[in-house]
Amino acid sequence: MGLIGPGFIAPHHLDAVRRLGDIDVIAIAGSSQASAEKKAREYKVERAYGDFHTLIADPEIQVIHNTTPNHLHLAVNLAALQAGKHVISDKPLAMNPAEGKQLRDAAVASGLAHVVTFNYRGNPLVQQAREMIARDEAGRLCFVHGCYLQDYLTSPDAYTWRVDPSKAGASNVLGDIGSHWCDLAEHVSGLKIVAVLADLTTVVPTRYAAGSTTEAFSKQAGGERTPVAMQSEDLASVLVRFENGAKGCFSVGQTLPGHKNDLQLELNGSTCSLGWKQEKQNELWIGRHDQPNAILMKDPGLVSGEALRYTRLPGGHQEAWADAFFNIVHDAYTWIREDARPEAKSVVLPTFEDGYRSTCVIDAILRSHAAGGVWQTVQYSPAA
Ligand code: SOE
Repeated sequence: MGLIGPGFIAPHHLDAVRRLGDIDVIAIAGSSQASAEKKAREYKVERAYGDFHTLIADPEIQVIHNTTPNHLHLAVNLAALQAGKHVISDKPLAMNPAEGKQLRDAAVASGLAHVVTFNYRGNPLVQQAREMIARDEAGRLCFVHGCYLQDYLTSPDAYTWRVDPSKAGASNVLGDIGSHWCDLAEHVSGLKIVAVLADLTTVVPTRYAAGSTTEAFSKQAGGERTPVAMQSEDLASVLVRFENGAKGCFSVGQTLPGHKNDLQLELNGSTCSLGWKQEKQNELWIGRHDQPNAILMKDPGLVSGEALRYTRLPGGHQEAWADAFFNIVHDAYTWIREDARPEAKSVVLPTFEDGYRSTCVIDAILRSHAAGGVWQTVQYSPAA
């Protein structure tokens, strides 16, 4: 395995792969030889490349993890597929639907494994909710709603490549964490978002880049503060319509003090409601109108199917963010070991198809806002 783009999420990819126990982590590629060597020393990886093409060409590397900034996703993912390497790419898959479709088409044609890390699918109780809905235990869904709120961009001194459209694309918060929320809402409900109505805001209009680091959640060292006018959104409220007529709404923001990684999803059906909060990920709220509400605690004795497969500890032994992330990486390598045969892929595992679809939903949201706040349909072309 080789990793390209050693930023905030990189060590979590390395930890998950090393936890598999039989995959060699042999190379890191960075934006320069010096930075790659620094990160390789830090993460105890033997080879360091200052150019991602050289890493991809390394004949001993079979799987590429792409954790570069969004603007490099197309080039890195495409080069890896063309070199015959399986690809695990951070989200969002691409900067826009055109890039997303190009990557989806290339991945499907390649016969290789192609995964996008919509890692919140890896939570056992997210899977329990999905399976309860698939078994019609929630009844007909009428409303799917929630939010994904953070505060790491509250200060104008917080600067990351994600607020630079040349690195992140036209969207900041929607592409970054709105993509997670929309993927999870579609995955758990089993319903596709078909239309959106958006209201986007830039809460912090000017940020100050100190030039020291632009990793997410990182604190910039002191130094010359350069004012940068913001062009993308850091707050969004969106109405959504699903294919079965169900309605929905979500808000995403990253300047909201006190919210750290506050992803919430609730689905209301005719029989019961299901609610899950990432910051309390070992609990699933079950709401009922004709009997007491319940809290299902993560416990292998109380869950089934994919939820049981994703549960690695007894009840009360809290499973956490890294465990959910590992579940997705574990499924990715199970697929790879099966030579990426389509039938060998777990139904839970998010692929470039899901990544492309996500770019289409985000694009419709941006179009809705740009048009002054009018409904826009999601333009998406399923694989042939
Ligand atoms: C920053 O918003 C971030 O690191 C996202 O990029 C990740 O996808 C999310 O899981 C946590 O927050």
